[in-house]
Amino acid sequence: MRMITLAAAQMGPIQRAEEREIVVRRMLALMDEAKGKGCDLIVYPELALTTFFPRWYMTDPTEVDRWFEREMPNDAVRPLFERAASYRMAMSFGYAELTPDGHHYNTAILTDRSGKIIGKYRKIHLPGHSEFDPERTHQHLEKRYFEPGDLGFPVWRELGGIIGMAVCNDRRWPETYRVMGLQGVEMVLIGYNTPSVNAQKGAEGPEKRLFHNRLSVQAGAYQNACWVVAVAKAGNEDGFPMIGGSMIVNPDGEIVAEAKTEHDELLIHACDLDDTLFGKQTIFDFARHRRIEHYGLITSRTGAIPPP
Ligand code: ING
Repeated sequence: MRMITLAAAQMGPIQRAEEREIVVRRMLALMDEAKGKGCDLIVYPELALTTFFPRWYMTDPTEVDRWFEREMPNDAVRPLFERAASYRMAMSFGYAELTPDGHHYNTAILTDRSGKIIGKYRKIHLPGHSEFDPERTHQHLEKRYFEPGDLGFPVWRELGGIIGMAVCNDRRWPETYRVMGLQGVEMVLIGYNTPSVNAQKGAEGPEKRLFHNRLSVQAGAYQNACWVVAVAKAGNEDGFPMIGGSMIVNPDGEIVAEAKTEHDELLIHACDLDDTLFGKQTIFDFARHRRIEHYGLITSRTGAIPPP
């Protein structure tokens, strides 16, 4: 038995005008609740400190950079690090990262139980577009405001297991899980902000989006025999709805905990990392079953090329 009592800390909407300090107070309340339930690790959503600002078309770099953190931790979030350390609780959350040399990433971090940052991941699969698109009912300008991540899909030994991270759209791409699976990952932490309606296809609403959310996360967990925790920023931000549906999925691909609301909501589950072993030693024993001599197109070809 290698137990991690896991807290998925779903957050409700953050309005554009909401200050980081108010958001951090909401995150601290969730952390207190998690402590009360003996959690070892708390996972917050993507871009947990601010509204989902890539929905807004901005042209002034100064205005854009107001949504980014120049250092981590910083004064606004230090209370989170201090309280997590006092609780001996590891934590993960997403934020917009502006590096000293001027690069912009959609980033997630992982701390150990002492509040030290031991892992950083920068979102690789950036959805949406980079210029204003009048055809869309709402903008999704992640390709405008972020660069693709440059750190790959690393994993870290922490809390007695092997932990990796991904961000939002990454969860829809099997490569995300597989690259970590090939490093033995046992638990993947994923935050997301997912609009409730497809900006290009109004008929695709929350039911379909929640279905795709479950489908992607359950497949990733099952096909790599690992735990996956997916944590939403949910609800209506300045008139733009986002799905909830935060969940904890076991290495068999089963949902063991799922959010019921679109508000701040804590999901707790005692995860045994040893539950990953049977899948890794049998059906998904990669070493025994994979045939990489046939997989070349996966890394040599970006877009699909149909036969003539
Ligand atoms: N949000 C959405 C996500 O991948 C999206 C964007 C939704 C893309 C549905 C494709 C389909 O969940 C972020 N932030 O990636």
